[in-house]
Amino acid sequence: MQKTLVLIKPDAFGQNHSGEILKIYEEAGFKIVAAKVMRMTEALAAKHYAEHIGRPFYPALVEFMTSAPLMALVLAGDDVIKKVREINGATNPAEAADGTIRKLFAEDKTHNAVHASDSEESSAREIPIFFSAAEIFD
Ligand code: FUP
Repeated sequence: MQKTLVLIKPDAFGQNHSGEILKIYEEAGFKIVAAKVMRMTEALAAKHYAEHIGRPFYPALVEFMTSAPLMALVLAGDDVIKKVREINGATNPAEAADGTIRKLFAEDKTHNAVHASDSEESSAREIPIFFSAAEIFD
């Protein structure tokens, strides 16, 4: 079964939207096989967002992602990587389609409610940053 890493970011988590967001993923047919509430550290942000280090938006991104707790998830299901990206919507909520999580809950390109892995390579890299094998129930 394919797996993807999802983060319900500090904005959506802090505004109590986790329940609604989990419901959307579950109703789409995906299984929650790992979940935890945690606070991202700067070191963890540097690992997770390694490809963005040095970009102009990186400092604001790290400040936001480390500002308050978030919920990390692993979702499993058929074609879950692509489908969850579709459910989440465009990175910039102004461009996100109606009914997507980012259209519903995101404020701007940085405070954009959720993260999901963008490929099998990314999910294989990202999941172990947040979860040990013993924490994943697939
Ligand atoms: P996504 O895969 O949709 O999360 O988007 P990207 O990999 O392009 O960007 C990763 C994160 O960087 C986004 F979730 C938010 C942040 N970002 C900004 O803060 N500003 C930008 O201009 C682009 C991305």
